Amino acid sequence: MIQQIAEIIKKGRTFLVTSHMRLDGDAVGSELALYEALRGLGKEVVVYNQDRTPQMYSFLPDAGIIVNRLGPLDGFDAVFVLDCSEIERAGEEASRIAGIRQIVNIDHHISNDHYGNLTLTDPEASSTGEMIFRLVEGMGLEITKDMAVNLYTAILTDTGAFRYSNTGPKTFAVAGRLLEKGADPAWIAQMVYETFPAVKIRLLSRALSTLEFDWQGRIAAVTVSKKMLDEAGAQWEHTEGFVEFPRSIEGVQVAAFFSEIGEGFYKVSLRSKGRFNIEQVAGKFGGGGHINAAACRMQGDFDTVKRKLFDAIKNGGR
Ligand SMILES: [Mn+2]
Repeated sequence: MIQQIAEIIKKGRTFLVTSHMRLDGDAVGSELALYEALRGLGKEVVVYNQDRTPQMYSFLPDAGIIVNRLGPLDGFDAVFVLDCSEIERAGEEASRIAGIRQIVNIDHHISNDHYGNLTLTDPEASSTGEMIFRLVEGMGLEITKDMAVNLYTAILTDTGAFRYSNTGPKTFAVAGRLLEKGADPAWIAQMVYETFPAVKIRLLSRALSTLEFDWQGRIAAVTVSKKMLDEAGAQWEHTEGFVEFPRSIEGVQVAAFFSEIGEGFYKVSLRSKGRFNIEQVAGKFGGGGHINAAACRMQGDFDTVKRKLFDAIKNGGR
């Protein structure tokens, strides 16, 4: 598969690189590393995301080249869709992007639906960043310092700083290689985890006051409503990582974080510990992800949404 992708890269001149809405470190880091690899080969590359880059990832090398608007797409030889289990996750431009003549789907989600002409999926990979590392190395290209910073950040964030069960020996092997290529783990950790704006911590304190339990303490949930966001003067990106707080409680098997993204419309981030398969629960509501980390969207009155989700958790997951 890497050979076929290398062939597309060799033959093409102009490429589009994109990822999912509500960007995370894996999406942005993977896009930018691939951008750098393609630029190194003298290709024209546009990196497009529907959403603007979260402030916490603006330190990534080349982050400034990402655009949030797309012109005509006829000129692109291929599009690389990264870290998206379905192409629709690219957002409002997804159907136009799906019209590009060659679609290369590179992703590590177990729920990937194999859209595109070429699909490179590896549910065993910690992150799309880990896959991009193998692709770039597999093509015999040099990993530059900038690529190393981008890919290390992708892996760091998608493994919850090497804490989630998607962390394996290969993850550390790749991370080690990236340090050799110049990524500084202390600096990157500081940029990602210790440079929060005060508004985020203020919002967190409100979110934590919504903490609730179900299933005799095995489910814990926190919520951020639109109103709380507005009152704190915060953006949705400031809620990244909030789900880790209910997850960190003793006895909790499943953590849920509800964010109200529209009137009666919720994005639900889910985390589980151990063998509890939360991907299966998210799947019941049209979502997806991994065994210990998944997400879905739910609509309706908040109490009903919550009850439906908690019931599904109690009835499933193993
Ligand atoms: Mn990912």
